[in-house]
Amino acid sequence: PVAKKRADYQPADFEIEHVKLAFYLDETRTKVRAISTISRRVKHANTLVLDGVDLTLLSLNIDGEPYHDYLQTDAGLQINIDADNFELCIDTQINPEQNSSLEGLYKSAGTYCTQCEAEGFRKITYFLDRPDNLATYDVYIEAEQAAFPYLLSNGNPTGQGELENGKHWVSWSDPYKKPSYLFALVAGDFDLLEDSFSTLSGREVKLQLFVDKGNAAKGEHALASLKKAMAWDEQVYGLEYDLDIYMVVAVDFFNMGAMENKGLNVFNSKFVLADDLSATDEDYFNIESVIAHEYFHNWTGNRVTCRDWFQLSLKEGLTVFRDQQFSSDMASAAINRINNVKVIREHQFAEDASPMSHPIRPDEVMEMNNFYTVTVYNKGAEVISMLHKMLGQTGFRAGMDLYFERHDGQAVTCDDFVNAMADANQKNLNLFKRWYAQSGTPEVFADYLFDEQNQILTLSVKQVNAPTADQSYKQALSIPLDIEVLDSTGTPLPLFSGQQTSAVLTLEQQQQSWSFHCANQPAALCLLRDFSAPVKLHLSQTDEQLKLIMLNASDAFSRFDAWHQLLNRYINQTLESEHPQQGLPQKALCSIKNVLAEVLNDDKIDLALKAEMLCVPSFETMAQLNSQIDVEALLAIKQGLEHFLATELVESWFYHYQNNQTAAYEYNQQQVAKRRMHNVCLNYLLIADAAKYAEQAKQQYLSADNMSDTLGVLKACQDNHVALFDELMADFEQRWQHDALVMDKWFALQAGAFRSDILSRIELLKEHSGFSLRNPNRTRALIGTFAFYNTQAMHHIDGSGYKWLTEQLILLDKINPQVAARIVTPMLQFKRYDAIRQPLIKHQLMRLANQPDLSTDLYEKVSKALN
Ligand code: HT7
Ligand code: ZN
Repeated sequence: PVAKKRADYQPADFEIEHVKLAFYLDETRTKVRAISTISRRVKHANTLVLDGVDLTLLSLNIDGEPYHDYLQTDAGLQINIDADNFELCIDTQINPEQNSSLEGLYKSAGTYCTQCEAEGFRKITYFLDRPDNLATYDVYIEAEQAAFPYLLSNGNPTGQGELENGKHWVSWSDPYKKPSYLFALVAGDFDLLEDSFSTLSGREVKLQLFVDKGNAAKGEHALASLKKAMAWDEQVYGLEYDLDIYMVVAVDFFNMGAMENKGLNVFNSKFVLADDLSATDEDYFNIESVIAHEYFHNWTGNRVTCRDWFQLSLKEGLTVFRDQQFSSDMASAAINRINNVKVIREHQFAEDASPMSHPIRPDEVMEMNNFYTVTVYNKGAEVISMLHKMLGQTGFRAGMDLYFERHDGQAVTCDDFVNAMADANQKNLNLFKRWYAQSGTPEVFADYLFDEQNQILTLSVKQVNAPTADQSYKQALSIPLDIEVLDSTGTPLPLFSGQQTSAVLTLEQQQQSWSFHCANQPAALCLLRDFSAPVKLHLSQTDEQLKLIMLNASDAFSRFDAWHQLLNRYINQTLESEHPQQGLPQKALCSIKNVLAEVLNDDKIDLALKAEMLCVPSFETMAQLNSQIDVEALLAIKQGLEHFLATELVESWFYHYQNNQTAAYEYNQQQVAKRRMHNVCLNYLLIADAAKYAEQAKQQYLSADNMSDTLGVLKACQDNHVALFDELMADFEQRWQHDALVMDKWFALQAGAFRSDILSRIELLKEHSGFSLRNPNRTRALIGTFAFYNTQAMHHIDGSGYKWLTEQLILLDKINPQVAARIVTPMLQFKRYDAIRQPLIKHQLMRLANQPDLSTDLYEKVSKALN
């Protein structure tokens, strides 16, 4: 396979303006007729090149006559044609039942459903399957009435009728021009929830949510979330919905979270279904956020779409930014921001340090499905967030307004977006555009001096952009630094001779300094308030200074970050010591405990933030401290610290455990924070004395009226009380065996358990009647959890984890390459491990590379890793 390059973009020679699609649904032999209205765009071009994969061509007509002057290739059709305008009619046959890749048209547990982004439409019919071909669609669907009473597609319904042979038909028409990746078809039998929304301009929109039979009550939260998202987009961006009907369908087999098809979103049921007993607070949060994300795409993605797939962040970075803004307005803004930063630090920084490093607008792509990444999505959102920070909400909104005014109905580039922001604010953002072109995590080194006599604070900052796997030459970036200066009492000091106590300084050169008035002697500096740029910041501050920030900074992220910096200092000292595998020394443990005790007893700290700060950082966060990963040392540090804090503060944990009981379950932020605190304490109690607190834990499990408290117990005893874990897991399975989403949690809990017999247990679980490699949620729960989160077993020094994972990937690649290519991720960074593990992982990667018929998805990643 060869990579496509962004620089090679060419508009197509022809354009499909309108297409009429007819589907005659059948499990193994679905017939598709596509009648395309085509015009020539380039004068002397006389070959129409259409994409098509895994299709059986039945017939081809042009302007009503059979036509034979074409060539069929593995990638599609090359039709020789001289006419300027013509109608092309192609009949193809496809096999939805056999389609386990879940791209194109497939059957998911009795439901026909499509997934066309990024390049799945070519598995349905021959087409210009590229995002810059915008067409209107009329769709006709025919299927058996009893099994498939609902036949859905994009736009508005235009007709329906019954046929003689127990079949029926429905037709749809979408008035908005769209690229083929936004096409959707769903056929099945569902429970339907209906509601309506009146837009700002007074139009009534019908809302329909389709869920598996018997699950109607579990759709209420998703429907309520949709209405919140619709209202929010009107209020914050002045954006209204544009069709008369908005449909959401939940399916059980889906490669990603959800898909924003015009007027007909298809969702992984994980991001739709919830009720108190079966869904956690996190599930409720995620449903609200994903429902909003897909809804927001109607403008940022559908009305204005991408010119080519290299521009994916144009819609995804912007839409993630918008859904994060929305979530901050709906839930705890502080926790939301901290969680977003964790994703960047744990996963995006790791991706940038890996062989898959790429800019948010990649330059080269072999398999587009491999570029739905944390870099394109989450770093992309951080890039938008920096613009927002530099322009303010009013300037940002002006930029958005101009973007829609200029580009509604078009397929455009990331540059077009930044140009709209620049022009609406009369700003030159050319330097800023480097964020789109350059990969890697900038390191920012800062230092300051205070001239007491003149009350001048001088801040000196330098940026270092190290080479990455994909780019050796780097340039200085435009980096906003949101600063606050605290005095010795923790009060923010006025800056620049005015009353303002915070400011955004933009670093634009390799090295830069600023001198400005500061009302008093600074005691500590927050330089990256709200994580104002996706960088690693180095500013030397004493423990006392970090504590001052922790307890006083006005920004929650800065407080949380100061605590992690303090911890990282001890962790780094240990990692650099002679025996890092012995964990943190006693002195460090005591200092950390004392700080944490202060946090625990500080009543001024918001409870949600407090619960967050009381958790020891994850293995993945700690692994970011160094380019090399010392598995044994990091595990010893983490477990040693947890154990010390658990035992030393056991009385406090018990006190706060008792004091944070919640009343009857409700999903509201006060209860969410209490439950989090309650379960953080329970975890420490079981670490401190598993036998003593087992009864407490069991009681919580038995009396829980919600899944957060149920899972809280199971997670707490997963590693700390194996006997109780096994007992409760057996009960849990019995109770939830008919609920697929809850059983995914059960499989994940099993796969994440640190125990010596884990591989044989997982092998047994693969034989479980509920396990199938064809089901992505199940596969991610069992195999993905093992690969990403069971550090001890996955990275066992004997290499058994790597070998096992590779065997699963070989099987999975034949079924669903997209999912296989995601789960291989933990092995790609093999060079970051020690001299024993490196060759073990490399050997398995080579085994993968040597597989006959390896998918392009896995080939691209594995070959980059081995390069
Ligand atoms: N835009 C959607 C991306 C997506 C996707 C991409 C590739 C393969 C399957 C997929 N399912 C959904 C989801 C989103 O970002 O909103
Ligand atoms: Zn998206």
